[in-house]
Amino acid sequence: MRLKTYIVSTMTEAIPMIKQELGADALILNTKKIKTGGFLGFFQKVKLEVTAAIDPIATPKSQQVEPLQVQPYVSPDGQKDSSVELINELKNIKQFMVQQMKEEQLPEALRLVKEQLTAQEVAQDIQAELLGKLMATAESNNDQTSEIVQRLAREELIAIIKRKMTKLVVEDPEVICFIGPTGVGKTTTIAKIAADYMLTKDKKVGLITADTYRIAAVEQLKTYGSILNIPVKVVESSEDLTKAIEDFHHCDIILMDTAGRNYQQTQYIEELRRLLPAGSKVQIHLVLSLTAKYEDMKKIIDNFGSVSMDELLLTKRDETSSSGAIINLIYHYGIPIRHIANGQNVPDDILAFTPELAADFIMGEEHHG
Ligand SMILES: Nc1nc2c(ncn2[C@@H]2O[C@H](COP(=O)(O)OP(=O)(O)OP(=O)(O)O)[C@@H](O)[C@H]2O)c(=O)[nH]1
Ligand SMILES: [Mg+2]
Repeated sequence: MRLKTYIVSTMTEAIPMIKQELGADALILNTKKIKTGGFLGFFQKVKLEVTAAIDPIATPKSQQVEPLQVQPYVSPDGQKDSSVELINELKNIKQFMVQQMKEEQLPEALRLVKEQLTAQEVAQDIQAELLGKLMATAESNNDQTSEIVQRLAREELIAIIKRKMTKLVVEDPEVICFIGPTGVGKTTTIAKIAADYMLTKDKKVGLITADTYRIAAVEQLKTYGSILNIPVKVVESSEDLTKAIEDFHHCDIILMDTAGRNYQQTQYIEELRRLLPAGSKVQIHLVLSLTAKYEDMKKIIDNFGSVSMDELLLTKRDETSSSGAIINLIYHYGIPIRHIANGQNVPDDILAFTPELAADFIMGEEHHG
């Protein structure tokens, strides 16, 4: 079904417009008066909002308007589907309308939310869903202040994150292999996490590094190892790795560092696949910096394809004022996140991920590690 909404003064005004744009077969799905003032007070006078639809198969392409995703609708003879479907349909119409609205047409409180989401680089599909939901809520309560709408937006962000994050992080894995692009903070973050396991959780930790690419890289991890009094093993092959994991059998958790690689090139994914023992308990945690472009992050994740990614770890939150990538990644990939790193200090600059934390970042509330 294709939908179009008309804002008119009278029904007589709407009919010829609908006929001209959607054709004589168009159906009128919904008409309602739009009140002035209150939350929807951006319309200066009392107007009529007419939503009309046409079956796209019978309509020439040039006359079609944007599609709506969910299908149930009120039939032309007035017979109604179940009320739940009708409510859903109306919600979808509202969501659709919001998508069609230009920024300056939105009610002030919603415009401010949209501005904030855009500044945070939250993806368009998430913005449309969120604003649509807020619009639907606003309908039932006309006198919402900007403050209330901001709070509702935060709650909706939390709900989206909870719904989209498929697996929630509950148990600690035995071996975590941290991978990611060059310089994102893998080694530093491993030191922070190792310190947390050891000092806060009182766990036995083993460190492994497969980063023999740069001489300084091994030293970097060994330095953290000696400060924390945690043993470090260097591995160069899959066999070395299997043996190192066996040698660390007394440890509660093994954290493994790898060389930073440009995973936009699949050869490095192959290299990683060869290194990690097949069918092992090694989890892969991809480390990405929030200072990176979202499109580049996507390219990396998409490249991994069949190599299963267990978790994402986001770093350098302190170096950027936009946090949209956090929710974009969750929304588009559903991969769990356990930590967000927010500074260079070991072990302090790391935060435990929660949907509330992410929502606060996006709505502009600061958190420090
Ligand atoms: N501002 C900020 N800097 C960070 C963060 N995490 C790491 N860094 C800094 O980023 C730089 C690179 O950190 P590393 O831990 O060496 O990064 P890496 O991913 O191991 O780098 P390669 O092994 O070379 O790929 C260092 O200067 C770190 O102090 C963070 O959350 N915020
Ligand atoms: Mg490193």
